[in-house]
Amino acid sequence: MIQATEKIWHNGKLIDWNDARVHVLCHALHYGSSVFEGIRCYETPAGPAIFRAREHVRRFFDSARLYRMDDFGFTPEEFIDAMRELVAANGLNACYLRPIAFRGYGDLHVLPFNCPIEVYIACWPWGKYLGAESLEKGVDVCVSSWARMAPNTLPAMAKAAANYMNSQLILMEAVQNGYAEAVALDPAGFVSEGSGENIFLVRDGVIYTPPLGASVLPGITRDTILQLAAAAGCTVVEQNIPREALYIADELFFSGTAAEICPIRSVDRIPIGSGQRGPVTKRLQEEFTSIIQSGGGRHPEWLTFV
Ligand code: PPE
Repeated sequence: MIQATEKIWHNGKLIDWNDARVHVLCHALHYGSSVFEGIRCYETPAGPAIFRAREHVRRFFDSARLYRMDDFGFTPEEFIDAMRELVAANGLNACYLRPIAFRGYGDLHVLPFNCPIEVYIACWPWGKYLGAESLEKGVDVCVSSWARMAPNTLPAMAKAAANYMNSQLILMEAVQNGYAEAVALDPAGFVSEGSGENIFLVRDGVIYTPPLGASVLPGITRDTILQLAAAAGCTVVEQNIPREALYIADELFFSGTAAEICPIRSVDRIPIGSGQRGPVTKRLQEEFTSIIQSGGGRHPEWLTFV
């Protein structure tokens, strides 16, 4: 259950949590016309800090542009200020932020141009995504029988609500079959990503992740890992990954704002490597944590203080 907070930001104003409502004939409800973000604000010694706010807001504007919805009337900088204002107003030290822009109440027609664009930001406390022990013990996953969207169908680079119908098919099947999550393949049969995470593979010390052309969301955590791994002197390769490479990997892990860096300990009941969190995964988790705990460390630009 969502833990309610006091305020939600709507088109430039703070409103009460319970007043953030939509009409049942709102366009987005019928046609999936919404784009959103998921951002973590972490507690640091210097106060609450929003992780990679600029990159998330940029992706938000990009997603909106792909659906001709980016005429918001405010700039990315103003939007970042709105997030800071909201976290402060709710008095939270750590939380998850959920900006969303959607086509509201107007016409009920596939052509959306007569519907107003509504922008909201909500935030609330959110714990570990794939279970409390997952970051240490890892999760058991399967390969999904559902594929990710083909590139010329729904754009994977947009974080659009409609894409999460595909994610829901993937996740419902996995969970009902006893797995924590699934890895979906792209339409060509190469590894794509989880229902809500990017995926990384380690073999012989080299780190691999699918390229953006493999129907993946351009994850901000994915980018964080690519940068941290390169700085640590690891070889990182963005290339197509055949399904079978999953089973013979030394390590596999998911990355995402909600999931953070989460080890995968088995795929289709086949243990990965030793069946436990591997050293590369652990090291990247430690680097990630140390950046937050040190209030930015070598990457002060990654934290926006509230
Ligand atoms: N792929 C998908 C499909 C995805 O939804 C996410 C984030 C990622 C990759 C990782 O992206 P990033 O968070 O920028 O590193 N999934 C968000 C939504 C989770 C949800 O349950 O809703 C998230 O992690 O916030």
